[in-house]
Amino acid sequence: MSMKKFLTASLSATALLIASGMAAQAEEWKFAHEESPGDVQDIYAQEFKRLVEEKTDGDVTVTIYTYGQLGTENDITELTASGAVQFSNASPGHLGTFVPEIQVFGVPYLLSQDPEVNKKVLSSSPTIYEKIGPDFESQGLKLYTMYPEGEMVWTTKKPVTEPADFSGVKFRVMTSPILIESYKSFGANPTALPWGEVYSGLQTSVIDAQENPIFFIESAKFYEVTDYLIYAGQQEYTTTVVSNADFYNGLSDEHKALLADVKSELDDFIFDAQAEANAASLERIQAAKPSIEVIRLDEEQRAKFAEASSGIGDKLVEMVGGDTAEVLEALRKEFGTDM
Ligand code: 6CS
Repeated sequence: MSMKKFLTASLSATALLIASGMAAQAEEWKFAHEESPGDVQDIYAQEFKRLVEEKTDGDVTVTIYTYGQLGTENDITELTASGAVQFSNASPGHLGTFVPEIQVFGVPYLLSQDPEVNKKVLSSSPTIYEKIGPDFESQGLKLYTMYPEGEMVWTTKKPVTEPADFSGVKFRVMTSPILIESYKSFGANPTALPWGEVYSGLQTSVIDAQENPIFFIESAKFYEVTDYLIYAGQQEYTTTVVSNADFYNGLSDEHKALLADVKSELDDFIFDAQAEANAASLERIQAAKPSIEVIRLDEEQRAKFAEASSGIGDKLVEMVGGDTAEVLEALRKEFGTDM
């Protein structure tokens, strides 16, 4: 063989090897969430990873990033919109400056007191997926799913059983603007922060109170620096999982169908997982800090907070405009809270 033929043959062989190596390499989907390892969003992401990798026979690998590894809640939404990350949790509590209409989930007493109703609406509501979904697309995001993480419980340093008790209380809220309005209407003095600053804020009295589902109050240890756990029924913590819109639109039909299957399997899975996590956490918090006082507001007490915040829906309509009034009315019907 001449030197020229030898070189051509070995170059072709190398090209073939590179090409086959590339074909064998798994595609990577990055999934960032807003919580710590073992929390509800992490449980969801781990099961998503397991199912996607199993159903694609390893052609796709999912890499999970927990809170802080890629930044705060707002940072990971930006990374998803830019395509650096393919999937992330983007909770309505933090999403208001990106997708203003999703703040309907910050309107007090919108959701049902029946968790099964909430599960059904969040996983399949035409108002959420067909009316609010397009607003995600205009921000470069595709709304993949929505699920509940548990009732939001207030942790405070003094008892709060009526709006007047919130007077002078510096209450931390998530970063969506409507939450500031909601807590002002309850009589508190609200301040918006990413959750990474909440423990030290409570410890140093920069803030006096906050709200979160009980599993998160345990995991982030907020109960260590507060004295009361107050159930007022004002809100369920909800989250969305979003993907980058161009990434999603460019997927094969096979991968889109697979993602739809994974979503339906995970709707049931995560509903049960969050309920278990919340029940177990309350017991552990009480064992770890027996002095903590649990207050469950009765119907009459709750009605006072509902009354105080009854203008928040209109406030949101004024702030966001578009079809927000229609969306709010449709969701009230779906949740059965339109009476
Ligand atoms: O309070 C927060 O901001 C955080 N709470 C939960 C339950 N998940 C992530 C979110 O950022």
